[in-house]
Amino acid sequence: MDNIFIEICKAYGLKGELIEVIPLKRGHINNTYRVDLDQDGKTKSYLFQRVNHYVFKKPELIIKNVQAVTSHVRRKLEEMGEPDIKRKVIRLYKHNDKSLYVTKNGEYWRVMTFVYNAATYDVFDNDMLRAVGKGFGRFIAMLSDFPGGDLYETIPNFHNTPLRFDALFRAYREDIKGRAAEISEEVEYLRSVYKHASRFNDLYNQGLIPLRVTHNDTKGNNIMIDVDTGEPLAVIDLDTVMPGFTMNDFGDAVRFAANTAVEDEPDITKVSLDLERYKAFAEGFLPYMTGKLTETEIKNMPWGVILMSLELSVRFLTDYLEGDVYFKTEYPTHNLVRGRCQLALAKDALKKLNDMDNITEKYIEI
Ligand code: GN1
Ligand code: MG
Repeated sequence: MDNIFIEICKAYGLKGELIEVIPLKRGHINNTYRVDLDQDGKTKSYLFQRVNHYVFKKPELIIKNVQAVTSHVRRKLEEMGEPDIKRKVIRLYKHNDKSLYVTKNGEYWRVMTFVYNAATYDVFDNDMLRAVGKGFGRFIAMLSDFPGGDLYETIPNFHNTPLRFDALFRAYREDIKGRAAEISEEVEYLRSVYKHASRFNDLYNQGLIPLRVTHNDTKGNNIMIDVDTGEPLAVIDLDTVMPGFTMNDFGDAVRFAANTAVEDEPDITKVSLDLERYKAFAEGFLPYMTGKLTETEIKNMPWGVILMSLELSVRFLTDYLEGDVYFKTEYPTHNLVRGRCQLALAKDALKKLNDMDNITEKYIEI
């Protein structure tokens, strides 16, 4: 394994002796490592990441997107006179003018700056959530003048919720792993809420909401937090930055961070939407949207929570039916457990639609 890291260090011309490689438990898709090098007696850390080629079919194109987005954000931070740019936006290292490195084994790797004195979290209190909201809000606001047409669609139809439902129903019919019977109740329920799945597509087709440049994977652990001050730093995991609906960014963040349980909680009686945490995230996020969104978008933020929870449930269950080929899993029923957990959350969020509406209105001026 170390050989690969040495090969990559050489390719990027990184100086120094390799001291240590630490795998970071970050995300369900790519493999991420902190690589420490001894450079003239000082330890310098880098972030190495192997890009999941099954999920991202054209790694060269995602890297172009990430390059363009990070350059744009860096320029904005410079204009704002931000003193700590290195920790507020990641940078991709280059070799021979390329950011992606293909190893001798045909693996796709990239090297990024390591954000010092920072961590990512999976569980949040209200203060942390406000910070997460600010971090994502600031990031999306900085992208509001980024030309979406310049971005490649790294995963086509990524948040096309009705298509995700269709894929589940198809996998259920085909049942290639013989697991369909286990989720018949869930599928029945999902058929009953299918009518909601195309809500955003319909609003878009009616010209009531626009596509904007969005992050599309606003899990709370996709933002670095300063370990001393709790301040939000760089937004990471930029592979799915593409045109999308702002409500999905809002909703996905709430789905992950305002759940009273973790994303893969097996005991669904512990799962619910914590409205205090919803409020904390909204407080951090929504002020950045002032003057940037339409009234229909703001009114639909709570629907983002419902639809993202449903969509994730559908995606996890589909992967379970297909034999766990997409998301990394830690045990055989992991995707089933995740799918049930997200479904329980969606059901609770549906019940709390009015409460979410009341909170959202308070934090934004159009
Ligand atoms: C994946 O890589 P990670 O863990 O940040 C997935 C997201 C899901 C998330 C669920 C490219 O994100 O869409 O919301 O898992 N990313 C991709 O935890 O599919
Ligand atoms: Mg991701």
